[in-house]
Amino acid sequence: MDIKNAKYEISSPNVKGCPETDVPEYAFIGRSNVGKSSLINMLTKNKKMAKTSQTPGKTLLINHFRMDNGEWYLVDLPGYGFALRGKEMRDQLRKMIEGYILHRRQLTQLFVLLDIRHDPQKIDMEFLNWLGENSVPFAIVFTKADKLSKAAGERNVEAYKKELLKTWEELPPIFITSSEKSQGRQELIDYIYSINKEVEEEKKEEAKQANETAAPTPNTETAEEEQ
Ligand SMILES: Nc1nc2c(ncn2[C@@H]2O[C@H](COP(=O)(O)OP(=O)(O)O)[C@@H](O)[C@H]2O)c(=O)[nH]1
Ligand SMILES: [Mg+2]
Repeated sequence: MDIKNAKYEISSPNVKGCPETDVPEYAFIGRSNVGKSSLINMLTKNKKMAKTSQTPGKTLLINHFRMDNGEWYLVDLPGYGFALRGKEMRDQLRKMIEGYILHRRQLTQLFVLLDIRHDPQKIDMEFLNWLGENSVPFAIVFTKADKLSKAAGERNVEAYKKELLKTWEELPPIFITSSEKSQGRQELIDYIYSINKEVEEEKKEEAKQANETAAPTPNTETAEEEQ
């Protein structure tokens, strides 16, 4: 499977401003510069889809991208750990991120991006633990794999896994990607489509059950027999 079409839709200052939809949404988060926008460009095969440079305006907004004629969405979230000047700005950004992650009903899976070149960072581990405390489903995406040798990359991924297993019983799904080389593209897309399928099936099942409980169809055969 592959993405049929992709289109930028809207940038919102908070969760209330996000588009009203009823389809699954996959959001990317991580420190600024980790490669969130590049990953969205790589997945959609459009270098201009998400802004990859540091345009402070856009990076402080929740950006929605409509996939496959609106069947699902990709979302580019602001980076955390931003060296923002002023407490007010930092608080506002935190509120926006928390508001989206905790209250966006459509959020189906969060992808937390980590730069494969770095050792486990405190701010990332804290963020992952916060997700755990709030039962937010997430997967980990290592970025910029082209910047290290395969062996060095694997070593760093192992170090992260070890760190994660200190607080987590199970590891989340882990993807190794390079937006430069399109590495990990098909794996991520397959993963998203498999979740979309599950969501679709759950919806069908719910509709079926709602139908059964809301409107029991009269059983005319028994009614006749009873007469
Ligand atoms: N070599 C390499 N550079 C990358 C990759 N992903 C992102 N970058 C670079 O890292 C910088 C930040 O990327 P960006 O997508 O804007 O990060 P964001 O702030 O998380 O959205 C840019 O200069 C990108 O070109 C990658 O997979 N490989
Ligand atoms: Mg960005």
